[in-house]
Amino acid sequence: MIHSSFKKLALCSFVSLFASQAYAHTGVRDQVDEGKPSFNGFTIGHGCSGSEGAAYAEQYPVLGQSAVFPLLDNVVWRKNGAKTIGGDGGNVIEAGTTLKLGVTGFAGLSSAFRTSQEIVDRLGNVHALHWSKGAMEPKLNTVTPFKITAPLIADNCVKSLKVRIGVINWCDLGRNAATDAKGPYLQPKDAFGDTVPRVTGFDNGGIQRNVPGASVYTKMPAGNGDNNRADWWFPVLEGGSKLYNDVDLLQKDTPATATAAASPAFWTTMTINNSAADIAKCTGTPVDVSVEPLGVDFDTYLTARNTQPFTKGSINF
Ligand SMILES: [Cu+2]
Repeated sequence: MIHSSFKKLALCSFVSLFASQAYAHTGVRDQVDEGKPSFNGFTIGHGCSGSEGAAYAEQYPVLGQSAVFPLLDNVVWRKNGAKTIGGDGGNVIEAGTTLKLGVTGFAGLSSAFRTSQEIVDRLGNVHALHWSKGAMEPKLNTVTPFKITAPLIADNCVKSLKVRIGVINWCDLGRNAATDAKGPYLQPKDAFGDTVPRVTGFDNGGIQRNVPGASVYTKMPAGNGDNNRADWWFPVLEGGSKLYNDVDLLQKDTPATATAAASPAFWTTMTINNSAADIAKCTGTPVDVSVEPLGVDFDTYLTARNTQPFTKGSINF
């Protein structure tokens, strides 16, 4: 964890140059209508970023993914610049209730990863999902599927509820903040046990990367680069986190530049839309509200045990 910035910036400018895609972070596939079930998924739009701050950032295969959903009382609601911890968010949802998304994992080989697991509490509520045993060739995309059932939005002056989900794309095996600058980086294998084609480098004599004889990602004694153990798609967590606090990996606000407006730190976000009929009843100005999981839920559900084989030890992921 040699401190430096530019990690996400370097990768996404790389992506925009070569794929005409300005913003291909990990997102959520579909918007959802209030009160409705949705067979949905995370969209992994590019591979793991490489050497930060360098002019050219090589991407590596995404080896797995974890995601914490906001649920029950360990959430922070944000409305008009004010925040509410837990409960109904100030009657955003039915008064006296708490947020329930009815998250369900998918069985079967439905993404680049062959194992999907639900991480549950004692009552069986799904708080997090975890995918492992596979690799996404970085130039391809994948969808890691899940099902949710959206709550009804009780406040007619809430246009949409932005559900922020704490998503991690894993990029190396057995790492933490202290060890990720060192090797070795093991040769990645896809969900079928095959090697993964290498997509970067321009010295291949015209050989396509996905044909027999093309180069593949290999084991590297020096590792795959500092701070490249994972991509975190969330900023500093409300209430703090013991495990997920490495400033090198947390998303940051982007200040304005001469050519671009400022933008807030990225979160993987699922939009639940209120119905047009409800919004029409609002006598004021309809607004968007967000809700996100607290740091304590990351520490409770994305523990060392639950994030294997990607993390090492029990601190400082
Ligand atoms: Cu991106």
